[in-house]
Amino acid sequence: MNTPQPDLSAVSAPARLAEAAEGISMEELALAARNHGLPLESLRHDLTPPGLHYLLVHYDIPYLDAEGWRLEISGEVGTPLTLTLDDLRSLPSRTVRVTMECAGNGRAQLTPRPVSQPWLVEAVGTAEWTGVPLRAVLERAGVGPGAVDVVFTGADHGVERGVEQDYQRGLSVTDALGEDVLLAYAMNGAPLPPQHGYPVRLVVPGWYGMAHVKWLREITVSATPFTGFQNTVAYRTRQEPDEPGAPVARIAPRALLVPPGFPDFQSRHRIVRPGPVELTGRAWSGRAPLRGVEVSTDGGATWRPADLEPDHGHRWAWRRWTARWRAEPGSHVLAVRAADAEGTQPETEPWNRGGFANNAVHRVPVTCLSS
Ligand SMILES: Nc1nc2c(c(=O)[nH]1)N[C@H]1C(S)=C(S)[C@@H](COP(=O)(O)O)O[C@H]1N2
Ligand SMILES: [Mo]
Repeated sequence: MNTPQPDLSAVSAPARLAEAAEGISMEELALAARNHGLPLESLRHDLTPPGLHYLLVHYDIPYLDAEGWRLEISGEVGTPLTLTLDDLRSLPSRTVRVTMECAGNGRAQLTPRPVSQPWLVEAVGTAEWTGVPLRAVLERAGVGPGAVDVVFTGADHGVERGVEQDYQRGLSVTDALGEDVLLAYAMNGAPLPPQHGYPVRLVVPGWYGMAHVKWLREITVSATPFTGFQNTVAYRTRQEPDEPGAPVARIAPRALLVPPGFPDFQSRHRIVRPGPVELTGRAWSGRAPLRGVEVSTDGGATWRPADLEPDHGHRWAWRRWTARWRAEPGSHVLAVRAADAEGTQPETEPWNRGGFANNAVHRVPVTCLSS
């Protein structure tokens, strides 16, 4: 007999779209206060200091100690494994510089707005992750011939749209065996901070954030496709609520601008003085190599190429771009867009019900003073 499932519908809201004139609610504000973005001036750092890296936590940050932590590897494997943190640290390590972006970045700019973590454009950061290639651990366990998916389970637990769950994501065996996929225990050379997955998280370079499972406690190799909530219900692009939709996977191209000049406190509107202004920012794509970055100082009417730095061997990390602008008194709208081998960022937001992968061009209104 099936155990009766508790009714969580009274405490767990279904996905919905905001009404036309509906502002951000207290509940969305509570999410935004926990899950902070990258202050855009921090785009100047090649590596984001951990406290400035964006943060997204679906449930609570689990309170874990490294001593008691174990990683279980089981399912369709020849030899199930139980690893301690010391076991992992004794294996050959690899360090990979990765730009991570939340799939919901840009969500709050959509009309209608999907009600969820209300990101503008700042859900991004770049870190150097050190750990053991997942492939090495899976090879030790011996992946069986019938394996199709690898399922990663975090130590955090919650309820989402009425479904009680551990945070869990599946990856195909092919994607899981990628050479830069890591079981990471260090961020920028130090142990992971609690909020970023201490003691060990998965890092899947090039993929939107949801794939990088934090507080990892279990890896299960599965002979059947994974049908858990975060793969089949949550992270899908859909126009209609009842269609299966397409899975959210690799990061679409995006460029961001360090807002120039200085801000007004309350509105954050930018102010510059007349004369030469250095424009700079970062651009990245997880799905294909970048082709170039363009800037506009007239709201997107005309574009010119920016100087794009090489990737310096970091194929999964953002690249710095710069451009010169001679500011003249008045109102201006600066804009920047990146192109990769598959295409250029769109002018308007690509809409879907979850608010995923909105990579519309970044625009920054600026007032230039008369002196
Ligand atoms: N266990 C667990 N892993 C998780 C999450 C989570 O809530 N629980 N959030 C995911 C999402 S949606 C994102 S965008 C990234 C954010 O990683 P960061 O907080 O280190 O920037 O972690 C992913 N991994
Ligand atoms: Mo995310």
